[in-house]
Amino acid sequence: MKLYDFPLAANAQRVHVFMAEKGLDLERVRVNIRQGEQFAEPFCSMNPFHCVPVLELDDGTVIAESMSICRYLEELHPSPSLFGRTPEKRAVIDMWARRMELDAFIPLLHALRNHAPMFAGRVVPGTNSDLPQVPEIVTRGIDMMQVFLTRLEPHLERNAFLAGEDFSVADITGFFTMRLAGAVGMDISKAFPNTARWHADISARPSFKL
Ligand SMILES: N[C@@H](CCC(=O)N[C@@H](CS)C(=O)NCC(=O)O)C(=O)O
Repeated sequence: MKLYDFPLAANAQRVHVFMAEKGLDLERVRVNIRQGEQFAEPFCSMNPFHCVPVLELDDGTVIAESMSICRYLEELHPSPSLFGRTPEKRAVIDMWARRMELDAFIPLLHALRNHAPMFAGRVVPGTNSDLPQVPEIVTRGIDMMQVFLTRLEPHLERNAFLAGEDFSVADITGFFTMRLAGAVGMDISKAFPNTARWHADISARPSFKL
């Protein structure tokens, strides 16, 4: 089994943190996405979406998508559980993971891609194109994160972690969402103290020392 990744890529780092929480190590193949290796063979045929991370199994099966890789690793190594052990826990963790990813992480990812000069000509992950960076996508991403934080803040007053009392895969996506928020200039510490407390707590975990 081989993990194709790039150490500075946020989606690869989601898998790295997940593996660290479980004490897993895998053979890694570095794909330098800053030098265009995601568009070159053999990676290009392995993942026509031209993105890392990708897990290649010994039988040749290819699993791209960071959360699909994490789910597969959870099946192989159930302890400690990061997706939940019971139907109820699995559903609640999935709910928070989806909220975090769909309502905050993805809008902020597009905000950053439309903001940072290094993403000019690369606004859609896994492409080189002449699509322009659009400032409105940056402001809309920040606006969506504000809405999300307003909903999250009271929840984190009552809960240690996103899905309740246990750390989960939802918190991993949460950490990288907060990092994207910082990268587009958001400072959440004063207006959202419970969220800041949660972020400080998870940031202190050894698995996040990337
Ligand atoms: N939904 C995918 C997104 C993967 C993705 O966007 N990967 C980025 C790095 S964080 C990438 O490889 N980008 C290459 C590029 O933009 O050319 C996942 O969760 O794995």
